[in-house]
Amino acid sequence: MFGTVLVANRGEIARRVFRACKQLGLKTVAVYSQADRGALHVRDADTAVEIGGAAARESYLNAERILDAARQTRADAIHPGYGFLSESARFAEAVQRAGITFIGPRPDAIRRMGDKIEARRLMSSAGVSVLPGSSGAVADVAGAEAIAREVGYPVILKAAAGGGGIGMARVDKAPDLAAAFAAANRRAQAAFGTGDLYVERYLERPRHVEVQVFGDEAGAVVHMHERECSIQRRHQKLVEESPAPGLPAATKAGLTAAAVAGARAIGYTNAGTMEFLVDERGGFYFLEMNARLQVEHPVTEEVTGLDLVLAQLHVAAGEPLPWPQSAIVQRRAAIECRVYAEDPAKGFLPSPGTIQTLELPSGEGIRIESGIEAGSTVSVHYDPLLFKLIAHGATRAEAIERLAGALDHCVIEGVRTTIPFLRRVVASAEFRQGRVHTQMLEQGAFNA
Ligand code: MV4
Repeated sequence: MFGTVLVANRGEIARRVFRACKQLGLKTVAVYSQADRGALHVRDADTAVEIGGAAARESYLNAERILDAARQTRADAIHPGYGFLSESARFAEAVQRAGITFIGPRPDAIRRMGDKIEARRLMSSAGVSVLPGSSGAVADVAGAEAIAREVGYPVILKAAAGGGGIGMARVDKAPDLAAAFAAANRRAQAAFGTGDLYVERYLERPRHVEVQVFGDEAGAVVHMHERECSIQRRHQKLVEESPAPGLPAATKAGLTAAAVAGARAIGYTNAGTMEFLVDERGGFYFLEMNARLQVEHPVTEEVTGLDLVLAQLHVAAGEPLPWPQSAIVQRRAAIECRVYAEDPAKGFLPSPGTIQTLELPSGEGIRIESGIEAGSTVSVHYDPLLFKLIAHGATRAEAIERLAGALDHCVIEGVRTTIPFLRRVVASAEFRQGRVHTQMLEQGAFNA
């Protein structure tokens, strides 16, 4: 096992990783931007290094500065958290070249999953079902038209370098294709430096269900069951839970088997997530793989009683997976709400500022993962996640009851938060019945 872990991140996830490090007796190093001098994650660590300006580009996205901080503090491992450099194959490679362990998948796995066309092709050849569509990038409008005719409208154009919804365009009929292709191509070029697009049959009102996977260096791969993440706004998840309510047993079995087969096919190591779309009939289709620890990993931890971050540390140190598949059981139900400094009454407008008052709930079945305290400032420079509220129970009904109570006991003054919206979700008949899909917010399901 390494001795000193640097976390190349901030906020709740940096704190979460430090907690696991401390459990193993490892020394911890924080990095922080000028805007984060007073941040909690800085105080949590044994050592902290300022790495640059408030803008992420100057600090949390600055690989050179982070590597300098690692060398300076003799860190022998780096955990990237999520976001920032977590899915940069180049960063993972640079970390390795510096003789430091990257706590995550190998660079080649990150690179292959980052190319959505390559990921689709790989999963398809591993026997994982994908939506009908192009086998590679479509060269031009005529190429896209030919595929669309074959699979039938509506179709969706997606950026090869995309993911998370950037550079996507739905096309309902042939006459709209040329304009949509040009727009998606231009946006992909601007966002990713490559305009490559592929085409898929568009699935209406799908559910988003993902499977947590874990691999070790000896080639063992396990799944840790599914998470339902359909309640999203502009590709930002707001509520996640496990088990996925109402998921047919055959779909569940198919999803987890596909996720394991897919991860095995690429020799995946460490924590990863396979995302799928699920249709009304229980059919499922591979979407993309996230080659990192995800924001919503605590849901899986509460359901299984296992610690994913500890496992990441062990596996990155070359140890075998700490549990066989048979020991990974969905024992409970868990739901996570993401509380953002955003105003749901104003179209989720970011609400930066200083937290004046902060009272967070606690009690049986309640877990908080927070990066803030009273006096913290919420900067415009970063994702405005304040904390995650995770409730678990023996049943989904019990988890919902605890979650509703906990949401009512949050007091936050100084910034607007998504709590009023989350209360409406948790109170809604659709949510309580487990009838969720990805288009609910657009359809106004939880409007005040
Ligand atoms: C789709 C789709 C419908 N059909 N692909 C959005 C993010 C990116 N990862 C893929 N996404 C979608 N791909 C086909 N063929 C609908 C979405 C989609 C979506 C997916 C998951 C969660 C929320 C979503 C919201 C809008 C659209």
